[in-house]
Amino acid sequence: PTKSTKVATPVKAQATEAAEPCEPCDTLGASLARHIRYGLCRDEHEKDELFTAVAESVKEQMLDNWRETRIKDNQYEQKQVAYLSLEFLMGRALGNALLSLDLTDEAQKVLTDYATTLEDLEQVEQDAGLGNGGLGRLAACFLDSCACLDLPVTGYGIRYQYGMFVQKIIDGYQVERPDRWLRHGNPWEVRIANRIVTVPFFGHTETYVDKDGRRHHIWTNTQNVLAVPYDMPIPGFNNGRINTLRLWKAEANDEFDLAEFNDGDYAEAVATKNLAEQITMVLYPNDASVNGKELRLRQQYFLSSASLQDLLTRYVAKHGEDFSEFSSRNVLQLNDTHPSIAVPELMRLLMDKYGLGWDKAWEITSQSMAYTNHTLLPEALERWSVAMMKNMLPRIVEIIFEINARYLELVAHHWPGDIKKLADMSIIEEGPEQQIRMAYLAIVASFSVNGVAGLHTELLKQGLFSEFYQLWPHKFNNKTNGVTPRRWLAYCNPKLASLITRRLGDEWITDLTRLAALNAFTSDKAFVEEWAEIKLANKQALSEFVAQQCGVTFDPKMMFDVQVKRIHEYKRQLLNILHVIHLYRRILNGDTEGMAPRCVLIGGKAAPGYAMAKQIIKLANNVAHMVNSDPLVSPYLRMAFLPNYNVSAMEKICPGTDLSEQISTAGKEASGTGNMKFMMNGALTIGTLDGANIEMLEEVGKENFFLFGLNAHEVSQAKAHYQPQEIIASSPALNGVMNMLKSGHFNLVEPGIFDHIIASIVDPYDQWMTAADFDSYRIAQENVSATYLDQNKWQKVSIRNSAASGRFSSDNTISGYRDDIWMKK
Ligand code: B1H
Repeated sequence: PTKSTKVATPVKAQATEAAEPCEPCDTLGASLARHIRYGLCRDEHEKDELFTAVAESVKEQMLDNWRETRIKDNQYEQKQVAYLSLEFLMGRALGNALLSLDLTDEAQKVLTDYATTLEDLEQVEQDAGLGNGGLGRLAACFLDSCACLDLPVTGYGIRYQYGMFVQKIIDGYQVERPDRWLRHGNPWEVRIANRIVTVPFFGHTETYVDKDGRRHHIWTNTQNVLAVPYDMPIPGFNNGRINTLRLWKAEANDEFDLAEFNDGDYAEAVATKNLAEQITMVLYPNDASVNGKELRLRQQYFLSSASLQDLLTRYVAKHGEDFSEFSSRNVLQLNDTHPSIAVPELMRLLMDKYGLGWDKAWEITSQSMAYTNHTLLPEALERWSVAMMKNMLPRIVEIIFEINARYLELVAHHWPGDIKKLADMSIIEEGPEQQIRMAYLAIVASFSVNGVAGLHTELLKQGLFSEFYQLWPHKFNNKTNGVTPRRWLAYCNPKLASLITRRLGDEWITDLTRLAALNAFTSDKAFVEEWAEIKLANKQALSEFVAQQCGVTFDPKMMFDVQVKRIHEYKRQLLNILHVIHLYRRILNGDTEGMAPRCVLIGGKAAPGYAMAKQIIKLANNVAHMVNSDPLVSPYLRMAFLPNYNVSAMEKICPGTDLSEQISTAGKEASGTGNMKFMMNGALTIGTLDGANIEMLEEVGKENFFLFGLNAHEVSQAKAHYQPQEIIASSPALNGVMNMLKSGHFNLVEPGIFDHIIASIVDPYDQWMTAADFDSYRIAQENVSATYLDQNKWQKVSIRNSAASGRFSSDNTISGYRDDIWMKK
């Protein structure tokens, strides 16, 4: 069997209770003074050192409640949830922790003694950028809501040494730089050295039959890697609960090194150490596409195995090796298929380590796993080469094949004689190279399969997973995404939060549906005026940020029109840029009638290997350059590309945004979550009938939403006879834009660089149908302009948007997960 390190059973409380009871924790001020004097070990302190001392002090304020939460969850009978995710896009922690602990005012006061402001100090904190985009940020919002709802949920992830890359813009091009977020240490984390586990790789399998005739499987000669847990506190909102985000770091196993060393090959030994530690070195920067690299599979298995061993150790410490209660006490929520290798790994641990038979192990596994799908895009559906996996995880492949064989019997039973069904639904895809379809594995082994917005779940049931839906309709359910109102309103928009609290009380912070009461104030003149003044002040702050980051001057009196998200063709930043070119042409032609002056902001990272996305960034930068360098244009139009869009940038952007761009090709954006952050903060949305936009429109009413474009059904219908050339020929506006692009006006000194982009727009196979929606988008934008020029109306609609955003609190989403998935039965 796999060599397993001894895992200490939790030491009984009596051993840790000191003979002398310890003093209660210091006040924040005293704790800070102590950390500065005894923690930093330096005589002069730079800002980042002061930040470290402050963060250590704030963490100290959480330690008692953190400990009590652990003890309580260990004693009580409530089901424990493990949220398994390759990504947790946490952003900064200080401001959020202070808000949750109700210590913001105190921290502000204390810091006056140190000649700095809290606001200044917060900017020093590095973002924990352990995620790509929506999927990773959703995990972070969920952790916040779970703690707020007093749910015993632990996040399990990877402690990447390098998070999401830092994006620089050089000559208009994206350049990636490593994100060394741990350079100055991470004051929030606690290394838990006595919960280290060992994760096996490579080696081979053997079987033997024991004297009772039972067959045993041995995975042997493995290379073992240590998984070291680092815990981060997740504070609930003023409720005393502190949950845990447990991030695993890979370290070399010394025993293994020593063996090599004894053979005299010291350099080999050190190289092995590097190989092991590579596993958690860097986050893969692909959003909505897979890259199939071996190291990525190692990360997935590393996370899954370490987390399951952790759960099983905890279970055994309490219940012994009787696993009959495991699935009523534990649930594993798989954040997409990325951790879905946990399915065969749980089977392996139960059978090979704890000696359970197949049927028992399968019952436990399939009653514990729940799977969330986040995308329909074929390029994001994970498939792993059988050959690669056989080499790296031979025992796991055996188990997957056994799962498949048993499951295909069920399929054969359901569709007798249908050979094609078997091939179509098999977990193993046949072909020149056998592949494992991870989504199918996840569905087969899960008791719940959910999509992340109404339309998305319907498309899963009717399209991508329709056969599974026929087989197991009861497994499928929808959980529309949400975002946490603590970070995305209370914290990031203190002025608006204060106005809302003065009128409604502060219950909205934990019950966002209360914002509906704002509708009563749309004809209260003083309120509407204050609402508008706050937006203006937030725009002032945002314009300072844009000036500093982009060197472009945004005038707060102009409309702030913003699209920030990962750069992807399906999200159609290109459509937005085409519209900017259209406005630019109109201004040059003196046609400014009815045009509201606007500042267009685009930001987002492109996957480093995604050439088209990188060209779109270059185009945005070049168009911005031309627009901004003409003084006749700037009273009407300005444009900037914001480098290095991340969580802390969004905290400054969403409070100061007037217009939110949610313009994906219908049917492609599973949900979207940026759309919800903007709505909460009173932005109006221009958008397609895609993802959660549909539900946002439902809540706010179509008179308060700028809808345009084909719907998902029309997109799939139009595909067969799509003729973008004809569309362009019959649209003077689009034709003008295309001619200007083709003329080289935006790339005078770099001829030809936009040829691919131009070709993609006129391509009849353009999946994203940019040309098809252009005129509809342009007209909706004219409607936006007209509304903006009627400021009284705009402000009312703004209030209505905020008022209607209650349903998109992640508290609401998590209540759904709790009631329908986690605590069901
Ligand atoms: C989403 C991803 C994703 N969907 C592969 N899929 C990745 C796929 O590293 N990878 O290999 C990383 C991420 N991310 C997003 O999830 C959807 O596009 C959004 O529409 C959705 O709002 C978000 C959260 O559900």
